[in-house]
Amino acid sequence: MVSNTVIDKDRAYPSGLPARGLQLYRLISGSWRFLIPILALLFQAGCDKGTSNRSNTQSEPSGASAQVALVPLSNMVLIKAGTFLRIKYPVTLTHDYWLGKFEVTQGEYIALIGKNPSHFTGDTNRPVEKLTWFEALAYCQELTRREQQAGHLPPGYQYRLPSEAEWEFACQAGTTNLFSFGDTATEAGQYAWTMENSEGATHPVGQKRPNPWGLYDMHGNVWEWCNDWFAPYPATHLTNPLGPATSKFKVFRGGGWNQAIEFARSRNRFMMSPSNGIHFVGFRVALSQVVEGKKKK
Ligand SMILES: [Ca+2]
Repeated sequence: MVSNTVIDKDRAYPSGLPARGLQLYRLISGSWRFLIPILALLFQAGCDKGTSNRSNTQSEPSGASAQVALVPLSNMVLIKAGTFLRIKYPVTLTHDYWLGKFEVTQGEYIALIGKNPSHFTGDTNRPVEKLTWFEALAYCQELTRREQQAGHLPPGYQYRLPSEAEWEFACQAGTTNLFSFGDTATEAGQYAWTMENSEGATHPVGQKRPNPWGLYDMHGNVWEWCNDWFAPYPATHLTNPLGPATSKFKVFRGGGWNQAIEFARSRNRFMMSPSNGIHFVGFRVALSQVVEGKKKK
């Protein structure tokens, strides 16, 4: 509606210009000595008004933060709420969320944090690795801060590590097979960098085929930190599980360049101290609205 108004105004403006221009010409040519100071004052007033309007416009985003529109990073995939089967118990996620299409690259990490902890350097499109769970978390927090400042995140939205259930749901991508591409490892080379084809190193993200939901390297390349502390799964139907309140180890998933394809199965999980950084574990980011009320209970 706003653009229509502007277009109508623009269309009206040229048709009125000749008449107004003629009147102005007559006035100036007839009494220019008196009009010049007045025109100068009007010009000044117009400039002041314009400056004031620009200032008001610039102050609006912070004053009207509730109207900030969500602009996820361009490499995020929207994952719709749903249910998947974990061994024999269903897990239900009641919220939509975004998940990175790729593992976080060294280039992205350097741009935001200013350093590179990775072992396999030489190509900044390789996934960042050898970083602790705390460093992965810090990246998500810094990304949230940057995107909030850019006006891309409405209040309550934040970048974070995916929960283990969110990661697993997205890895399966609606399939019930051992891998998102089937049950046998014969096709794995098209989808995953693992010990069989990695030549002992990570590879630039996104070179293999994506899973059915458009996510790359969910099987292989680097294992990926999840947000959850590790514990055996509860033997029951779970809704929005976040893992235990605390434990010794954090979960990472998906297999990597360093191990056989069997370790890259959708349901496989591994764990490590959050203070350890190792050259086969990286991460990808999730994005969603944080339900503060739930956290306080
Ligand atoms: Ca991976």
